[in-house]
Amino acid sequence: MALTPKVAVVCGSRSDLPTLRGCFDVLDAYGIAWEASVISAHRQPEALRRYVTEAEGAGVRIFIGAAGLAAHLPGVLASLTGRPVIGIPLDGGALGGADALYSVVQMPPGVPVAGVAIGSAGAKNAGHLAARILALGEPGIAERVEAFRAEQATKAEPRIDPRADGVPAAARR
Ligand code: RP5
Repeated sequence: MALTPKVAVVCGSRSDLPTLRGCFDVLDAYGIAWEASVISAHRQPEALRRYVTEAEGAGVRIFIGAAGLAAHLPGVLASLTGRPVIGIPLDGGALGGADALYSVVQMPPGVPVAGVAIGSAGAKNAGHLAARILALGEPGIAERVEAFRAEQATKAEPRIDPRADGVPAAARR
């Protein structure tokens, strides 16, 4: 039987899904059950309202909203639920994602959205942030968060020779 999703990832278009791969992978790596939906705040507002009500009833604890252009999806999610909402601004238009970034972070007081970086870096961090929030009440996830941090901390490379083999040529230019 499938696990009840703890994290709901909602994006505005199927065209957003490739950028969200890193988010899904991070959640999988932490062993966190998630579900994904394509529901636009602009194009399908009633479906979005219905979905949030259903997801809350099913036990979803954190919502992640991802959208490009005038990215109102995370903000609308935060208007529909009292649970934590993480917003991923996507680079989908002429402004390189700055439009979506401003839409995500400039929420009015009382309707919080935790904004992460534009694009795939933000998608991964949305997964990490969701894990850290869930870790507050779930020791198993807290252990995996600490294991990830410990592993990441082993990757420092003090006093390397950047001319040596192993440094990509493009990076040396
Ligand atoms: C936003 O508009 C979506 O999140 C997407 O990033 C952008 C473009 O959507 P499509 O035209 O690809 O459906 O609502």
